[in-house]
Amino acid sequence: MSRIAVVPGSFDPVTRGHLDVIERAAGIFDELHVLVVHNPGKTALLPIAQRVSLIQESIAEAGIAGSILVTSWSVGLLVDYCTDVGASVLVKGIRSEVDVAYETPMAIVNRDLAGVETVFLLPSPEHSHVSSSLVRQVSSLGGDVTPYVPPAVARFLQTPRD
Ligand code: COD
Repeated sequence: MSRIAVVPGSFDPVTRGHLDVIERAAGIFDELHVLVVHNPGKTALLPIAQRVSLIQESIAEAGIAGSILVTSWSVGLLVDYCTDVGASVLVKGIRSEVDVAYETPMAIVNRDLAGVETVFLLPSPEHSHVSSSLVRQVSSLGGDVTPYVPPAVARFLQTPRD
């Protein structure tokens, strides 16, 4: 039986830290769905469709697009998506104990709701301080985000927009 896992996130925008986790998960599971979800607790920079296409471009450039589907979800619970596509695992990245504290209750509720287990993966240490909010802040103040994001995202953020 092939094991499908879902890597959910705001990905606003996708960072090198996200990409590290996606690549590690792709090496473990038969099929990976990278799912862009609106987080109502955060002020969005990019439209969902733009985030999806930047992830697609980034995984293609990283040479890991093979068994990865990138899509978005805006209807109901995260585990409803998992049930719909037959995924039994959620993959979350852990940078620090702050992420553990934030993710643990959600992992337990997702298991209670639908029997979906959460697997936590650690990024390489050089990516453990990277977050989309840091990227949004550096970019909005005119700084260089190249060290923190895949090349496709750096190009996009450096392109002047209205
Ligand atoms: N290195 C490793 N991991 C990282 C890094 C990094 N540098 N940066 C981020 N991550 C991880 C995060 O810890 C997270 O696991 C994931 O990548 C996504 O991060 P973000 O910031 O893009 O996304 P979030 O944190 O805004 O998550 C959005 C979700 C919708 C996934 C989240 O809010 C969620 O799981 N919501 C649950 C919705 C639901 O169904 N609720 C009811 C039951 S709990």
